[in-house]
Amino acid sequence: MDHAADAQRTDLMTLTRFVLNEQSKHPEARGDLTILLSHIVLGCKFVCAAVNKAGLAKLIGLAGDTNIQGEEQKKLDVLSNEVFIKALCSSGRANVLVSEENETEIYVETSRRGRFAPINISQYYHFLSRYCVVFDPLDGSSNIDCGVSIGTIFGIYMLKDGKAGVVSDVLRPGKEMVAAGYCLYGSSCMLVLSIGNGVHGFTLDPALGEFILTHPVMRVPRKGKIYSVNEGNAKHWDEPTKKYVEIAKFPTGGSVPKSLRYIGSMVADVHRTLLYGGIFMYPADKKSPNGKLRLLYEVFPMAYLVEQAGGQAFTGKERALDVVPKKIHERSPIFLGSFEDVEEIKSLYHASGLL
Ligand code: AHM
Ligand code: MG
Repeated sequence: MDHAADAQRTDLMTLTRFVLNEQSKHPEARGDLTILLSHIVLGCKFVCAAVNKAGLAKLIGLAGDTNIQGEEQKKLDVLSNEVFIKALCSSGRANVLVSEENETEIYVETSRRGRFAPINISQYYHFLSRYCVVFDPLDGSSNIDCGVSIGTIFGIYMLKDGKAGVVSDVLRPGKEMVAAGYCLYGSSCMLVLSIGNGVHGFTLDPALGEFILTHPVMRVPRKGKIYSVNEGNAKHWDEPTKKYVEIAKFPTGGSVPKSLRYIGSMVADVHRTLLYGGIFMYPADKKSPNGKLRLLYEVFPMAYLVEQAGGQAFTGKERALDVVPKKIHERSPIFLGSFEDVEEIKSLYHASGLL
């Protein structure tokens, strides 16, 4: 018997244990991020269970839009949003929240922002709810009815100073995030996370109800063989994007054409890009000069993860994580994935004179 392998199989690294271990490397850490993340994890488990039951719930609800208890059925994205907001508010560690589903930012009530706690003489009181969470509770929800993988995306900032959060605490470049991740509701439920120490993937063990570390230190391949884009918009693209896709399909110099893979669900498309390499893009086009995807809770968290995994994320103008958002629901074009593939699109933009 291989004792080392056996020991590994029985020594389960749960997500909470992993984050605690990592945070213990920072002497100033007080466990607040671990608590905040455990509430995000709770939201993800709930959404995972709801997504798995979605088809069945629909059948039960067929006689009208009510379920067997006679309650009105909530759409899954609305339900997921409520669950995340409630979980984050009750964590006692959150201050400002931004959700794709809410028009304005949410300020967690003072009574739910944790309490003042003494730490030491020089910094006698410390405010517990130092975190701002930006999230898309259920991205790609238009795909639910056909069983395609969907996901939750989140990014975390720490308050700049003081105790009461303001909107400028979230209108900050993505490089200032302290953590980001997504949860993929697919053939298995997987949470991919970075707390600034590389990217690590955890798979939900449904029997244990725990996310277990299954993909430590994820690295995006330096170059990939896949491009991923909604090619139906090609007519409206700018020249560099058109040229990139043309080269991907008709390469010169004996190179092999790239494969096209596009699910139309960002979490699934980015997850594949992280694992297999290549490029995912949602470029600007004449109809949508800023692309479709939202900077704060779609582009930034994914760009953060891709950079942490050794890839790049570019907006067509600059490094995605350098953009300073002016509005919470601002959009941005995005090209992200393997380092060399993103380098190619960057050179095309530089050569085009559009920058
Ligand atoms: P949503 O936030 O309304 O769900 O839209 C975001 C989704 C992403 O998951 C995906 O990358 C993109 O929209 C697909 O858009 P399109 O259908 O235009 O290709
Ligand atoms: Mg979305």
